[in-house]
Amino acid sequence: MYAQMVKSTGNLKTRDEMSPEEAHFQDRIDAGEKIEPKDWMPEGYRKTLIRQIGQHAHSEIVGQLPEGNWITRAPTLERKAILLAKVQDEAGHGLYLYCAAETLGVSRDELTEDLLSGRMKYSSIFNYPTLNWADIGAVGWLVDGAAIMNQVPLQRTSFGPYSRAMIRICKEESFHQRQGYDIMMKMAQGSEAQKRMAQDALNRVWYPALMMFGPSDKDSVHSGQSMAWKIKINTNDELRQKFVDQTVPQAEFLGLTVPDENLKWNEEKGGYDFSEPDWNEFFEVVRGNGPCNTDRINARIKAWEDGAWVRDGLMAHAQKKSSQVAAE
Ligand code: BYC
Repeated sequence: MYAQMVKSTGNLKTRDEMSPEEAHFQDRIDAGEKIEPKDWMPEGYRKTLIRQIGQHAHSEIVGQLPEGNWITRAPTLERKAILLAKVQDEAGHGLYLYCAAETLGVSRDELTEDLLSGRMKYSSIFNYPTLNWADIGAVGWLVDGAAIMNQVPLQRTSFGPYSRAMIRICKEESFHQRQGYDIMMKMAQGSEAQKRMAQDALNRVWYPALMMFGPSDKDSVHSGQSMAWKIKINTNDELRQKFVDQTVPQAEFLGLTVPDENLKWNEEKGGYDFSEPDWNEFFEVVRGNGPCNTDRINARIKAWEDGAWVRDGLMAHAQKKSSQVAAE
């Protein structure tokens, strides 16, 4: 699974090495202009965006699975309605992002085929299971919390359609994070058994959430070029640090303990020192060997195959309509 679609070399072109079009493009980026689909762009910029936006869209779609799994088992009608709305939002996010990717000349069918064949990735986090209701709280609090930390700067990304999709998505993500924190609050203030469940969920989700920001900067192959093009605004480690700094006080407020013996406030840097996730585990999950990779892809293949009749019906209807118009 997971062949690499684009490889950045890490060697950024100097001004002298750029063609006149590339230099003009870089000037526009440096001036903070948005790039729109019909503008000239380097092929690497286009491919990097298709890779990142496509992966992002797939993550939203696959991300529905671990939570959708709990809709029928939510503890109250209110919790069920809220979770249902959240999972529907994720589908919407996937659709905005597929549309943004389509403006770069790739079809949604092609992107889906690349996901199902393993040529494209989705976020590592969704290869972990949600074992009980506390996990739904932890996913909302930590996974959506990490997603927001990554996505807020992406509202300023240089590609117009991606940037505009992110503005809408971020508004909804903050509701998602709050619903997760609210579940955690109820659990943490509940019975001893509920508090233990909340702590256990935090213990299991913490490191996979830290992995969502990608490998450490020294192993990040795309960051240099993506940041020069302002596709990415921050490095992976910068965002991971901000996430830890924001989340530790939230855990303290819940009366829960972050599962890291090395976690310590560092006055000098104005942030927490913390343990890195197990990067071997991360790369194994990304290679397709996480606890739920096979289940997740099989579920998407089944949905794609089961939905074939709907796509065929829509195409037949569209053809009928256009031949009627042509005959008029
Ligand atoms: N999982 O050079 P790097 C959500 C790959 S939230 C899997 O640093 P880049 C949601 C990376 O693709 C999640 N693979 O890459 C939340 C590259 O491999 P390839 C989605 C990962 O792109 C709640 C290689 O490792 N958010 O959807 O500069 C509910 C080297 O990495 C991961 C986004 O996608 C990972 N965690 O930086 C429902 C945000 N991390 O492609 C849904 C947009 C790295 O060369 N994406 N890899 O084969 C980004 O900001 C960036 O793509 C990343 C990675 C920071 C994730």
